[in-house]
Amino acid sequence: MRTITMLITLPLVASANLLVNGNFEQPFSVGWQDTVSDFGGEYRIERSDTLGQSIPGHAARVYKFLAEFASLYQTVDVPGTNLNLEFDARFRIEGGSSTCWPVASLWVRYRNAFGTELGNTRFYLHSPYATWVRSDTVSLIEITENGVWRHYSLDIAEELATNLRGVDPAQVRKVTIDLFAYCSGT
Ligand SMILES: [Ca+2]
Repeated sequence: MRTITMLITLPLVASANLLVNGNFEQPFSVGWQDTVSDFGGEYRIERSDTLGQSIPGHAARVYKFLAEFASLYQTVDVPGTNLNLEFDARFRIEGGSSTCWPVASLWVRYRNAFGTELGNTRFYLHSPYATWVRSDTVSLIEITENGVWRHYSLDIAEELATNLRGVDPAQVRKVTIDLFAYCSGT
């Protein structure tokens, strides 16, 4: 029922880094926003030196205990979908039941020029009770190692072509990176 997402995000790369303060070396007020839905338990969104990562410097931590979620996110304008997302992350969850299942996740939300979400990719470490499902607008990338720092990358053009057939790449004008710690119940 505890869900924790931790990461240092490296660039969302086109020809230049698109994320502002994507390495969290500056305070969250530079580039990042947060949203919390708190029906119980507690949450934390914090920035600290190393957090166990092998690369020196600050990382972000998003934590939620019980329902519903804590989210740290940034939306950027993109010149197209020929983009690579690179990041280091440690996903961690504890506990879980059919009525209270945790997920530690990072979402890539694809938006049109007006900001409307067209679909998303979710890297997620989940309780076996989790009910998230794939569709032509939802791609699930399963994380299987609990509490281990790893490097991740995503070729966004390929991801849209392969796993998100319901998202028209030509409509994608904004991308949101969302560190999303979730629990289904209390
Ligand atoms: Ca950093």
